[in-house]
Amino acid sequence: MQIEPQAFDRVLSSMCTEPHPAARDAAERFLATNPGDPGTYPNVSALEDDAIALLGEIAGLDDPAGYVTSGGTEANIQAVRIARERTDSRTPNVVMPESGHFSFQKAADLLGVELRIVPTDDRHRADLEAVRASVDEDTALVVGVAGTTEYGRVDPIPALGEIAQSADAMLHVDAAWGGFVLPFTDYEWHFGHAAVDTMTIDPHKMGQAAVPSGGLLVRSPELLDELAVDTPYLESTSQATLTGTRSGAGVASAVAAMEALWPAGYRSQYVRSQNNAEWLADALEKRGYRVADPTLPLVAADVPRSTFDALRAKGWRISRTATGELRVVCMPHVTREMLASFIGDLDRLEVRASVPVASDD
Ligand code: 0PR
Repeated sequence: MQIEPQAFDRVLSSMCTEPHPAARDAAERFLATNPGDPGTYPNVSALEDDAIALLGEIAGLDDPAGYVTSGGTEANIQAVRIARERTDSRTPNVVMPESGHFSFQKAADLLGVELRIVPTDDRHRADLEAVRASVDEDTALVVGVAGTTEYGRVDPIPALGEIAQSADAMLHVDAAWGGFVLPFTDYEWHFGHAAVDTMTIDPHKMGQAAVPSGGLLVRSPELLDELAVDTPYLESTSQATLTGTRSGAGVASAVAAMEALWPAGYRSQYVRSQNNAEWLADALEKRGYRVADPTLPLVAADVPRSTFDALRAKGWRISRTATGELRVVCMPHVTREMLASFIGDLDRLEVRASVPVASDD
C-alpha cells in the first residue's frame, strides 16, 4: 500500500509549511544534484551563492557569506563551532537564554563546550542581568533568539551584542523561524541593527522552501574559514559544511521561494499570519484562557491538559510548551477557516465538559 503524506488542514504545531509552488518545482528539478561537490555540480553551487545573497539581503548583511544547511540545528551547531575555534579559552562556555532551542544542547555535547542556560524575564525574553552575570573570560558565544520556538519572542539583540563585546565573545542570533517575518516588524534583530557575528535563518520554516533548507550566515567570510577542512580528492579544495553530500533540492527551493516572495509576498504572508494569530489569541482570551501575547505569529495559551488531549484526539496537530501551554504556530498553511474550526471544536468540548454528569439517585 502506498502511504501518502498527511494533509496540512489540521496541522497547527509545525514550524514548516507547504512549499511555495515555485519552490516545490525547483526542489524536484534539482533533486539529483549535490552542492557538496561544486566541482561536479557547478550550477547548483552557483544557485547557493544566490541563496546566500538573498538571505543576506533579508538579514541586513552587506557582504554576505554562509551556506544552505540541513536546517536550524546544523546552523546552530556550526555557529557554536566557529565561536569555539575563535576563542583562546581552553574551557569555553556559551551563554544562552532558556528559550534557546535544544539544538544548542546537541552543539555543546558534540563540541565539548559548557552551555550556560540563563532565565528569561516575565515576557519570555532573555534576562539581560542574568546574561551579564553569566558571561566571563571563558565565554566564547552569547546566543540571542529572534522568534523563540515556544512563544515567538524576540530577545533584545543590540543589548546582548554589547554584553558579548564586553566579554570579548561572539554574538549568534537564532532567527531560524523568525527571520522571514521580522523584516516587517519594528524589532531590532539583524546584522544591520547590532554587532551580530553569525545567524541562523531557515528557508524551510517561514521562508516557504522545501525541507531541507536551513541557513547559516556569517558577518565575514573568514568566519566560515574556521569551519573549513581540506577535501583532497574533490576539485574544490575545502568544505565548510557539516554534512558532505547535501540536497540540491533544498538550495534550489530556497532560491525559488525567496525570488518569488521577497519582499512583497513575505510581507503579505506576515500580515495574514499575524492577523490570524491575533484573532486566535482574542478567541481564546474571550473563553477565559490566559494567553501569551502573539508578538510574532505564534500563540500560547494555558488550555487544560484534558482539553488539549481531546483536541489531539480530534485530529488537531497541536503541541505544548515546556510548562504545558497549548502552542499554535500560524504558518502560511494555517487559514482563518482552520482556526475557526479549531475554536468550534474547543467550544463543543467545553460545552460537554460543563454538562453536569447524570447521577443515579
Ligand atoms: N532554532 C529555532 C528557534 C527553532 O524553532 C528550531 C526548530 C531550530 C532552531 C532547529 O531547526 P531544525 O528543526 O530545522 O533543525 N523548531 C521546531 C522544534 O524543534 C521545529 C519543528 C518543525 C517542530 C516542524 C515541529 C515541526 O512539525 O520544535
